[in-house]
Amino acid sequence: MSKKITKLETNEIEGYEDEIPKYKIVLLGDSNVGKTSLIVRYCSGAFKSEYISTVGIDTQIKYIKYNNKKIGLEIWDTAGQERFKSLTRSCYQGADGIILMYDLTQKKTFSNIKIWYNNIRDSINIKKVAIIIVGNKLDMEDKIQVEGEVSDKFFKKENLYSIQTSCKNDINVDEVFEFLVEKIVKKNNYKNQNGRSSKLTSFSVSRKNKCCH
Ligand SMILES: Nc1nc2c(ncn2[C@@H]2O[C@H](COP(=O)(O)OP(=O)(O)O)[C@@H](O)[C@H]2O)c(=O)[nH]1
Ligand SMILES: [Mg+2]
Repeated sequence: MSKKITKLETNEIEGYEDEIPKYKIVLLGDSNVGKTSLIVRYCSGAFKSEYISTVGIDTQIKYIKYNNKKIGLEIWDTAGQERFKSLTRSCYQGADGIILMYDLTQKKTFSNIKIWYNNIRDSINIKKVAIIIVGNKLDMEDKIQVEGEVSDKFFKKENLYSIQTSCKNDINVDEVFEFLVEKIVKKNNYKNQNGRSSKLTSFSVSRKNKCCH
């Protein structure tokens, strides 16, 4: 994939936040698959080995330049726990992109992908959203439980694009977002600069929301 995404310097962002079109990307998947780690890796280039539980919804904005146009990615981190399912469901309303994640070392998280996917398909117009399936923890080679052949069959049948990542070793993390941005921009043909004002306006904002209205 060509590198069309480039970094935005702080002085290109500050003062312009309201004008930069925002796209909403929601991360979904079971607990512990690495959703928070993917965001941390992508937004700040770091990795933490301890488990930090996400409570409810957490949002963060990453500003990038795509084909020389400024874009803000509103990345929504969700909790996979059962008690947050209804909250999660209301969060993918209005999403431009969805990252559906499983853990390559936990078979159950892969079978649950189908449930997550069906829930999404029942709730929103799937054609309007860019979706990518991410199999994470590729670095744990000897613990991998999900056979590529099995997963590929399902993804092919549903016409879904999938990729394998390691947040720990920084493998394919940028590619996940690059794929989504490319798809989203294609679907939207770029939003107007004032296309949608965001509630989150400052650079590198990270905040916890109790609710996602
Ligand atoms: N080995 C390995 N561990 C990972 C990777 N990504 C996340 N983890 C670990 O898996 C656990 C759960 O990650 P987290 O991001 O909190 O998952 P979430 O519940 O889906 O948000 C943490 O202990 C992470 O350090 C990875 O790519 N490789
Ligand atoms: Mg989390």
